[in-house]
Amino acid sequence: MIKKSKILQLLAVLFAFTLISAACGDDDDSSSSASSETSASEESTDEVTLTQDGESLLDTVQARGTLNCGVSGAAVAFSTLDPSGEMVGFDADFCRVVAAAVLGDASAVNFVSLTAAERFTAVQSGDVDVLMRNTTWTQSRDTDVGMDFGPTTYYDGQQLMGKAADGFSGSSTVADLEGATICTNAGTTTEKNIGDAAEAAGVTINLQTYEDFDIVTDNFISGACDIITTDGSGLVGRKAQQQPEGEEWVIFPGAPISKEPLGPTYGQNDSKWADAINWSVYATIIASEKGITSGNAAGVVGNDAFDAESQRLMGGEGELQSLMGLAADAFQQVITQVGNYDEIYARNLNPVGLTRAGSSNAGWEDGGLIYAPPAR
Ligand SMILES: N[C@@H](CCC(=O)N[C@@H](CS)C(=O)NCC(=O)O)C(=O)O
Repeated sequence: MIKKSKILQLLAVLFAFTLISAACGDDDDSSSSASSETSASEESTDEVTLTQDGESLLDTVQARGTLNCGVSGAAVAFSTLDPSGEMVGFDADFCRVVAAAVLGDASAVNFVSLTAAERFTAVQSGDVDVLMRNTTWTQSRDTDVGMDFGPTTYYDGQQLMGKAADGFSGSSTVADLEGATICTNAGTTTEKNIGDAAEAAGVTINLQTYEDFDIVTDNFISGACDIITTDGSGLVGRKAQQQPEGEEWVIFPGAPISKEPLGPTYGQNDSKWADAINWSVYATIIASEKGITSGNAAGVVGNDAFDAESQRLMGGEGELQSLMGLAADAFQQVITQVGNYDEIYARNLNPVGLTRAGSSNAGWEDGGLIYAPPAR
């Protein structure tokens, strides 16, 4: 028998989906696409509960044996398909981190590529268990949209990119954008921030939003867009990969126009699932601090060279992990199979020129913001 709550859930999701589709069909109309994120969220909050009968998604995922993880699939260095068809990148690896912790197998991930406008509905409908999709933690998403957010894995900020051939340079600012066609993807914080920034700078812009960031970049290359704007990491990745020979793409210097803390996002009110995800991420951060790497994680327990916290985290006193519904060696599996935060960062982000040193994404011990509570 289908329960009333289940019917309500389905109806809410269907309604939200209709609104999203309608909004996203209007790619050329920035005012209507700008509302897509809010419209979807407003209608899909209260009726939707992720778990039925008090069961946590942790139990569901463990019974299923696979993690359904929502990614972009088009975010250079964060989640893209490599030539062999494997999903690679910083976000993709954090999907693997969760799978290693929860299932003992980093490869037990079903990657689901989602546009920005699709992503929250995919969580609410149960299509994905978690999002690792360049998703910014905001007040409305945390409340009205019905998401919960895990630890920030990447501190980003929105930036703008133009072409040197169009006169943009190392001194360009938003104030130089009068009449410019500025492009970004729909259903993002990005489209809202640029509107605010243009207004604050007193310039009138022509904002065009598209569902797919590949199209945004193609239109920038063809000249249909003067400027593209998104999370700084996205611009760095696109420039590294797509700037044509002999052309100079300029990322405007100076402070980003917004704060974009990116990290795991999942449905609200499932504390057991939230704890599993959050502590999987924290484990990678603590391992970085303690010098626990993919190469030595399997040999930490019982090794005096590592302190008591490292021993606990790697499963020496396994009860902390067991009490949260994970295997005692869950985090050892994470580090052995995927690596610590620093290894994950270096592997995926150094190749496009993003480095931790001196950035917000350095560890707190190096003056950055990457920090985890104690494993105790
Ligand atoms: N962080 C912003 C923007 C997320 C977003 O959609 N970013 C774009 C640009 S980084 C994306 O993932 N597109 C794929 C790409 O970067 O190519 C949000 O949560 O709304």
